[in-house]
Amino acid sequence: MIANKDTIKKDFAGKVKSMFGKNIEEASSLQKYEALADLIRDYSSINWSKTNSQYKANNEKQVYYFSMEFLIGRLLKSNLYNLGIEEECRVALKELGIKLEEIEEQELDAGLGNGGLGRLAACFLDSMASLGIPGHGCGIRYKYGLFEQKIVNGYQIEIPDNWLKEPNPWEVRKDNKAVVVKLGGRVIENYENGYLKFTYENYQGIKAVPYDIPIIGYDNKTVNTLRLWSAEALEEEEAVNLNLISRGEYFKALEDKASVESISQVLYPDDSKIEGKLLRLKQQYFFVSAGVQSIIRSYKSKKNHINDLYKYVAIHINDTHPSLAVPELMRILIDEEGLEWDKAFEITNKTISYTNHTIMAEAMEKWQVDMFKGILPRIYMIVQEINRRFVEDLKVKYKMEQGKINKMSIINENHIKMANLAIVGGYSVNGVARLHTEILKKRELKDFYELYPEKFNNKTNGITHRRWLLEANPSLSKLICSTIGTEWIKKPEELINLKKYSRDAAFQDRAAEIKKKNKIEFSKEIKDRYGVEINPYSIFDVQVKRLHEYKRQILNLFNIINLYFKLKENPNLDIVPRTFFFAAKASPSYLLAKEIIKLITTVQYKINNDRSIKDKIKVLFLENYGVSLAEKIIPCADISEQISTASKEASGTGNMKFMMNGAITLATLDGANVEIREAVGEENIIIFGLNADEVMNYERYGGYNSKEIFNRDPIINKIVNSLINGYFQVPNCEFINIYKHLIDKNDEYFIFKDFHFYVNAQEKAEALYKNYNKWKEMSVINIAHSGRFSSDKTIENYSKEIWNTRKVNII
Ligand code: 26Q
Repeated sequence: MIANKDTIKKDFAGKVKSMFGKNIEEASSLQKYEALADLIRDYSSINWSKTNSQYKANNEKQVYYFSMEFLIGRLLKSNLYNLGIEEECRVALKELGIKLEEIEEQELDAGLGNGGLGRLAACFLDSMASLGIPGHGCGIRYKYGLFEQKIVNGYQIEIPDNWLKEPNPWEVRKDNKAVVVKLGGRVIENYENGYLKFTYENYQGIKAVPYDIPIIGYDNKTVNTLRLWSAEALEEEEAVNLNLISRGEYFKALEDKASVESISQVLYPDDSKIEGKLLRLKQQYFFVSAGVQSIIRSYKSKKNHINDLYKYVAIHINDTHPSLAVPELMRILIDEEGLEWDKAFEITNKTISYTNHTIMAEAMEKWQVDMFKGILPRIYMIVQEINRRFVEDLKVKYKMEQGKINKMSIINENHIKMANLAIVGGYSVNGVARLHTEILKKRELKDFYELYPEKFNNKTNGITHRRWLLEANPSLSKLICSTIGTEWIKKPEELINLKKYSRDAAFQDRAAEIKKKNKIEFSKEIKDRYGVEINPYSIFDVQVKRLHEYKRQILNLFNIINLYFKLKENPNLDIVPRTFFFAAKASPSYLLAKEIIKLITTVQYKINNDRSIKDKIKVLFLENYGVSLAEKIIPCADISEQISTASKEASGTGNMKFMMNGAITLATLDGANVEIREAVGEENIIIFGLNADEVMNYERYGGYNSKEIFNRDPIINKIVNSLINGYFQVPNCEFINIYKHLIDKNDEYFIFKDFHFYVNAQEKAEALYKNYNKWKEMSVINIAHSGRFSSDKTIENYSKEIWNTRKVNII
């Protein structure tokens, strides 16, 4: 063990003293947090440098996971767990009269991501370190993460997330590893010894400074690195040396300082329709260029031949956001390493792999040529040349017709299509759940699949069971350990041994008791925070995720409104009391999503203040959904709502977190829900609604008419009309856009079509819950099968089937 109780006590007191000049009793909670975190980083620093030197000495292949987002959440607790000193630390602090939880609550979430994609990247880092895979993260050190959400008068208000306002104890600034990234300017072509050489002039030089965060493996000595880049203005001297400014022009350079630093200022929120914003393009190139430069720099220090790069380096790109890695690596290999085009392309192609996280066409990234060319002139030339050769091949080698070529071309109609670039430039393309990958192959990326079938593969997402079970639900974890032993912690599939206990009444009861305790605890927090009294013995029905039309929070709400109508008609209706929880951030510019939040909070107001329904149902919209709130609410859930329009949710990962904590999934056959059903069996999940083929058929051939349903179906009619007839006592225009989308825009996400199936599914859920023994059994079976969705499994597969990396035992 890295430290025992007594050393922790002594070291902690020493830290408080040296950092703040205080005794422990005099220090604030925040100072205690800062001191403890600093101490934990000290404890891990020996293994951190050991890991680095061993990777270097062994010449081991390294994976670099490039992502614009890492939604890490808090690190103190997970670091304590992974170092195996959580218990010692808790006791040490207790003896000093301090509650560990209180200190943990001081840490601000590192919210450097929007949702699933960013959280996946964080889970992957945890798994790579815990498995001993040499894998590192590369991203942006945003000064402001995803906005903080407040609800005022039922509306979402956004507040800047100033997460770095206190010093971040986990990061280490590495000035000696800074690199320069060049934007804009002009490319000069010169012949040197018969070779075409490219240099730049009048560009803007930006200093990229890395901040390294240790990623501590569970119960091993691996400490990998998450490297986040921060944009800074170059010092006068550096700029002069680069011939960027002559002396005397420094004043102008200072003016640019603010514009330079804006590059790593803020994370862009994910919108329903993406707009090609110049600053976002700069962000992408900034971190990709800094990351690739630093990889090449460290690679060259090892004295391997540049032609062998792909044998020692794998670059993985998380969605298309970092796909400029393709032309940037080409640029470095050609312009700086002097390779020929073909060799450079071969190496690039064998180094880069890409994950797709979306199916929706409007979410595919593309950039206007003029904007792109303006800030990345040399990169644009390279993209053009990659495309010229690609298109030439399609024409000559594959005799493809022009229409199809236009669709596949990287540059078309004055836009650069980033997915096409990533597919052509890399050796692997994967989707994030089996259904998603199949849809990519059959539809969205069909032409590419036919051209390069060998590149396509599936890697179903996963979640780290360390954060999402061990840390988030310690009581359940203890119960599991006392029942089947502790092997599952290292081998999560061993959770399957719980299956034997699914009908064991004693075990069922203990698991149910834990859930109840979690619910009681959480209800108290709700009471403190919102002043709302909730019934901890009610069914906790939970839909927490980003707000998107396709995720269909409205479908959930329509069932609630319908239930409310029924209760109004018959207040004695015999139902199990239920609390419906929502939590969701809407992108600030996604107006319809914001209207949906207002609708949820409006329904909440009406229902929660109606005494006549005797508290049988309650609705609660929780503010500011993020990793820390997820860790609290998921262990309390009875029902996990995963109700996206089939074919739209690439995978979902919340679904996995809920099942791992014993919630029953109520879902459409979308994303990874399909595989969850396969794992637990159809009697242990509640499935409803259109399947992906049915949805896609309607989309392709028509045949769906929402207005017709609206006119014919009295129940739907009543619900929808209540939005605009003053029923909820808000101005009639408040929900007009929702109304229009459903009626005039033909209900793009098939809410009406699935409505009655959903209501039936909800009734089925209630019936199962009434048969409580059955419910408890289902819950255990879900936990037992959740090991298959540990990100350790997912990462094993990436490692074997895409990256070809080996585990390294740090000694
Ligand atoms: C793009 C351009 C401009 C601004 C923002 C963006 C942007 C940012 C984030 C676009 C997309 C995202 C994030 C997407 C995302 O989280 N996708 C989810 O990825 C999960 C992990 O694979 C899946 O489980 C979800 O199904 C998928 O929706």
